[in-house]
Amino acid sequence: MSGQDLLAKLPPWPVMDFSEFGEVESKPLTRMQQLVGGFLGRNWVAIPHVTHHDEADVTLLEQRRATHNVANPDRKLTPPVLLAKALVAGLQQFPQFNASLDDTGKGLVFKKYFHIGFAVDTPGGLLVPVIRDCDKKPATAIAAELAALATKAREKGLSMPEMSGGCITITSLGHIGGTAFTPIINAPELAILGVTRAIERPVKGEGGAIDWRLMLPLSLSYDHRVINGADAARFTRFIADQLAGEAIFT
Ligand code: CAO
Repeated sequence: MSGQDLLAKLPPWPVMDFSEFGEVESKPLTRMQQLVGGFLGRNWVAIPHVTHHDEADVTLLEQRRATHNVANPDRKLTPPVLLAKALVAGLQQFPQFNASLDDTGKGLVFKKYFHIGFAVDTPGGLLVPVIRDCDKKPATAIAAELAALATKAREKGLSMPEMSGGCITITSLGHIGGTAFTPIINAPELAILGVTRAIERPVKGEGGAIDWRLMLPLSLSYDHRVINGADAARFTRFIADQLAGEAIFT
């Protein structure tokens, strides 16, 4: 049975009068929720998602970020911005992640630019502004652009050009919590990196001594039609290694 036949044979969606069971209140979804929900539903059923989980030791990164933020109170850096710099390095090292399937589904289009999308939580729903040419911008410039776009997304909404052309998306729940999740790929991109809260945990150090390290959980969903599990594991490990280095601060 083909996938389409299977979908056609699914039982109908349950129709319920919930008021039979207790008091209820009905509210329409916002236009944006309906629009974004349609895209999310399409991507979830049309793309064979696999989510790879790993963690990065961000002990030094967070120390450097804190030092930077104290010295530069007007040019503060947040974790999503440093993740964008790490992702640029990842896309350069693993070009198959900086690609999209073409219209026929039989070929790949490799991109030579490095535009990163950021999922932004807004009162009306989820929006994904794209910051262009992150390879050419210092982390502080990306931070300023992200802050401006996130404010605009929440107050006025974004234009289609401001949400178009992304190569890969970051979705960060780290300021809230969580240990892992399954982000939905933002088609026609091939992968999305989810991040949850960094936690300190004991790691076996040199000579067997216990060392407390700050570990950042990474959840990479990828399109398994194009990317295989071994590449996803290498890509995520590479991102984790980047987060331990100095280069992403430039
Ligand atoms: N672990 C621990 N703390 C973290 C963290 C992590 N992984 N990530 C962020 N934080 C902390 C930061 O340290 C920061 O505090 P300081 O200013 O003291 O350093 C604080 O949380 C805020 O960081 P942030 O992640 O919100 O940074 P930002 O303002 O640059 O983020 C944006 C911008 C747009 C990513 C964010 O506002 C947002 O909307 N996130 C939600 C995205 C979302 O909803 N994704 C789910 C989509 S699927 O439905």
